[in-house]
Amino acid sequence: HQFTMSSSEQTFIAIKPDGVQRGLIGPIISRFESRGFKLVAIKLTVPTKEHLEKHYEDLSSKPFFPGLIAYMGSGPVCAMVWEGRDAVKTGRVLLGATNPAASAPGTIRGDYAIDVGRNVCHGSDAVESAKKEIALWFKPEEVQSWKAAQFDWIY
Ligand code: RTP
Repeated sequence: HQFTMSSSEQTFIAIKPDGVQRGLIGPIISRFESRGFKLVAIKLTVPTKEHLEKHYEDLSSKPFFPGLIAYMGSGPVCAMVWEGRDAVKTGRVLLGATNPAASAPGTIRGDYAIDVGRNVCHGSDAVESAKKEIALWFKPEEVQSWKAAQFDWIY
């Protein structure tokens, strides 16, 4: 069976300050790795207000926007780029619904979160936003290109 990489893509995934503080970097990375995605960029950073206002510019009119920006800037965020087949869509499935009250057990939010304002992780919602977010959080040279030796079912 010939394996096709045509739908391989990249997504931006971030572990929010609550996830970092609760020691959830390991379990979250583990879920992406074991699903078959490839980590191509990672850093811990405390994002500035300006950076977060850009990242969340689509939400600037929402009542929760100031609180969201304060929360996201309250400590280190673990910013990552994950690559693989349908990485954007499947990444969102791994995270679970935005509101943990609706996210299924077995998803990251369904297993680790209970409050929409402290929902542990972020994932790009479309290929276009993934491209924008990756460019906002990483320099091109910080995103690595590498091949998982031998196993062509790990992207
Ligand atoms: P994310 O960007 O973090 O992956 O979340 P999302 O696309 O699933 O959800 P979005 O509607 O874009 O909301 C972004 C983040 O804002 C916070 N939020 N708080 N207090 C509230 O009612 C409320 N609603 C949203 C959440 O942290 C959400 O992830």
